[in-house]
Amino acid sequence: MKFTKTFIGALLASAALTGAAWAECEVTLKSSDTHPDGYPTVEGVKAMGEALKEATDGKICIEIFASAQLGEEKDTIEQTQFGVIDLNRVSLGPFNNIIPETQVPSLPYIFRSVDHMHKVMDGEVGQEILDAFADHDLIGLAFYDGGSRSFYNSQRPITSIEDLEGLKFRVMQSDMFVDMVSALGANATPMPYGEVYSSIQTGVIDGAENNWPSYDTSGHYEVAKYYTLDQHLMVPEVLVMSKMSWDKLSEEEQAAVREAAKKSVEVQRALWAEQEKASEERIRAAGNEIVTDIDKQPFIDAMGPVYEKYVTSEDLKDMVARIQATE
Ligand code: GTR
Repeated sequence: MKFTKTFIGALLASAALTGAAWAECEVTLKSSDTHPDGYPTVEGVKAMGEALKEATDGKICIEIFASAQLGEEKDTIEQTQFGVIDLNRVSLGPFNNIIPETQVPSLPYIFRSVDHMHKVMDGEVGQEILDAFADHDLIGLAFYDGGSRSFYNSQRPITSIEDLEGLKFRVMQSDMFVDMVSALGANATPMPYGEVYSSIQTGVIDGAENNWPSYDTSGHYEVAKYYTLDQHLMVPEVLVMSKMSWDKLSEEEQAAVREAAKKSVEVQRALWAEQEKASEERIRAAGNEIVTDIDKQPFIDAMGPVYEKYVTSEDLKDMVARIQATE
């Protein structure tokens, strides 16, 4: 491709403008996301950045590194703990092995509906989970929507739990998800998100599991044409800040960060609902085979051993009971 002088000029001008925009801010928080620009989680953090800049009279800005530019989730979490990355928008899944409280909303079929999930995550249980990050050099700021996750694969339509037998699925790097897939009679391989496409393409795995927007924007729908809406997980997304970066801010600025994060939740949720529909439409139009009519009860019944293995302490049992009692 040959670039015209005007095009290069425009590029330089926009680079200079972006540079100037950051330069105006005394503090620029570096934020990571595995998803591309335009994805609801990225747009949510952008909204937070605008709110924060306004609240601090232009002193604190957020610069987002989308599309896993700073690495895969598990690695970026470590970098956030070390203060190399200031903010990180990730799934709760990769925290499961280090922060037990994050396992609870990551349990299969724990939420009855999106409304139920919102009530729990916006209430005291959600706050307790955000607070649990503090023991791990992180500050939990807010939860975003991540829809329901269902299985997709390249081999065959899954119309019942029996159809899962023998298939190999990628899961997030969480032991609980490995056990979840085993309990359903399939095999699981934990793997970073960025390796899933080529692993399905080359037959290393048969498929993975995710929500509509991720199935769409990752391109996984191109290599795994069968999607069954068994909706086994409804794992919230979380926005965390490095404790090291947090400690550099004044109390007033910390309050502004919390407030801006909370404000962005509304924006993200609205965008999420739109994106779910748009992604579903695109994938259906692409001709993928979608199984909607699936009896979930056998899937739910198979999850007993997962709850027994992971919900062990009194605190976690109590949290599960409170979630189940939430109307
Ligand atoms: C997506 C989630 C990402 C990432 C990904 C995965 O739904 O938004 O943060 O966790 O799933 O499966 O790795």
